[in-house]
Amino acid sequence: MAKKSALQIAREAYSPKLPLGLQGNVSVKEGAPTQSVADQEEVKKLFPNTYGLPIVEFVAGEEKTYPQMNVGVILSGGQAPGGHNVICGIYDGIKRLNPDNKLYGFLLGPGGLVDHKYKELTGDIINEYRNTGGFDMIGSGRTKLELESQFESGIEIIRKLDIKALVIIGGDDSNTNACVLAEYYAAKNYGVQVIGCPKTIDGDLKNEQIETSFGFDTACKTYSEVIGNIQRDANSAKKYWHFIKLMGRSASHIALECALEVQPNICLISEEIQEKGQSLDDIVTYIAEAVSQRAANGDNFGTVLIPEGLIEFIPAVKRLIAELNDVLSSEKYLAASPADNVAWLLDGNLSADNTATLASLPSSFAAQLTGERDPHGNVQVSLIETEKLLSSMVATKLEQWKKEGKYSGKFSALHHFFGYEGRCAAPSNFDADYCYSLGVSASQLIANGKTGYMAIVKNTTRPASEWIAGGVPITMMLNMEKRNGRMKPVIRKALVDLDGAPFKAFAAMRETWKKETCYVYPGPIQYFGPSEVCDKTTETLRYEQQ
Ligand code: FBP
Repeated sequence: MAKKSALQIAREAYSPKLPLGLQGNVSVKEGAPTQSVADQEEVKKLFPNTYGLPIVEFVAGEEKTYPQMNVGVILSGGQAPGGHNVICGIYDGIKRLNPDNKLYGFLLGPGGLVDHKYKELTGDIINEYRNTGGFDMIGSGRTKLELESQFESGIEIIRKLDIKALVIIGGDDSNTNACVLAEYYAAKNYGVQVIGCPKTIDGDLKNEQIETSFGFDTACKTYSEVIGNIQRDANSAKKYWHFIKLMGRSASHIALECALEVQPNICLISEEIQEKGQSLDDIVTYIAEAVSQRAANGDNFGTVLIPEGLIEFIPAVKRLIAELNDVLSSEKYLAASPADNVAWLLDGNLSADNTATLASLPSSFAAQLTGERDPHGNVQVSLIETEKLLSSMVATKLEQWKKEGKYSGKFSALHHFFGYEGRCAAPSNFDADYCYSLGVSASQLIANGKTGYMAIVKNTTRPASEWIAGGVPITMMLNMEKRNGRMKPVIRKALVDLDGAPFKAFAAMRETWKKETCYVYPGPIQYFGPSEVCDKTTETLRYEQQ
């Protein structure tokens, strides 16, 4: 048996807190019929069997008996702390309904359903994973469940295992696909329910109905702890500028939350940069000015938080990437097969604007941008080391200013990327409780015959006993968007709202943080101790729900 840490052993004994409505016998309170957030006619046409269903809430109810049933569960996409507790919640939830119920886990993501790879999740397995991070109980994967052939392959194993319902734990795309699958099985009368569950550390699966996606809380607390430690080091040695890139494929929620937690000198928000139409040079100048201003006060140190998706939100770079994707897959380029891509592109093979943008980039980054492409022929922006790109451009600008007599400080930069460190951390109390509640809610949605629903828990800034658990029809969150050249129904991705309270709170304080040293040191996630420390939610949620 694998050796366990003292904390792991102690956390096994933790009983996640549940909303009152899920603590005993449960009954369902149904609301009015719903509509999709936009494009109602198109969405309704595409989802005739699952459109317009009511939101449901679970409240204390009478004791009931439930027939035996089997349930399947899938983890989809990137890891997020608390995934195991969702599965534990489903397991405990269905066992409470009927001890003969069984839970099957499909292995390594949605591909496990298509390829019929699964295992029964027995009590012994479940107990090994209570309150642990990671997705290793059954593994995860990024296979997209979107083809009829996959749905049909899935139904074979579903029938073989006599599964009544499938729970798909994933992000916006996976839940969109869960909705499509629910509709398909309903239209075919296969008698199989499909339930979704909101996961992603990126925090971009949220809306009127979903207060937060699970994993965001733990991941941000993990990053904030380390950034806080770095800030204390910076403030002690007073000689380094730390450029810290933070995960979050597209939206800047993680960077914003960490900024609200640690009060860095600078935090870039991609959505704001896009809205202001800023150039790379604008961003570099902004950072260099802060470095110079702090140097004038004798502070040759600082921290800069950079969201992972930044590069794609800078309008000029976005335009450059779009043209590069076309040009680097063109026959002209393939025929030329140049030894030096950048030189070839700059030699009249790009539009004037994009030639200027490419020429302005440091050569190593121009090479990264024009080099390796993904299997679809797109530039791999995630491989671009934005933190190094920015610091080297800031260094060049400061050198220039030094020559012009405008700056006389010292600039020494260090680089960090925090992403994978936080995705499998042991869930905070919030994520442990939230995920377990989502799992129990999913079991209730199944028991009550729902399909095409996502399990939800609301009122999450209140103590867990006051949380409100239920389900929301996924069609309610859909709108039509262009994907790969075709209009498709999708759950709208939530980017940072520049009119929202979290961004406004940050914007109101950032000038002070930039000039002065206002660092906050959040320390590690706490599991034992006062509730105001151990059960604290994110600043994002606090501001949003205020
Ligand atoms: P999900 O959207 O699937 O939750 O994944 C989020 C994420 O962690 C992003 O923050 C990151 O850009 C990406 O996954 C990394 O993907 P991979 O695990 O394939 O390296």
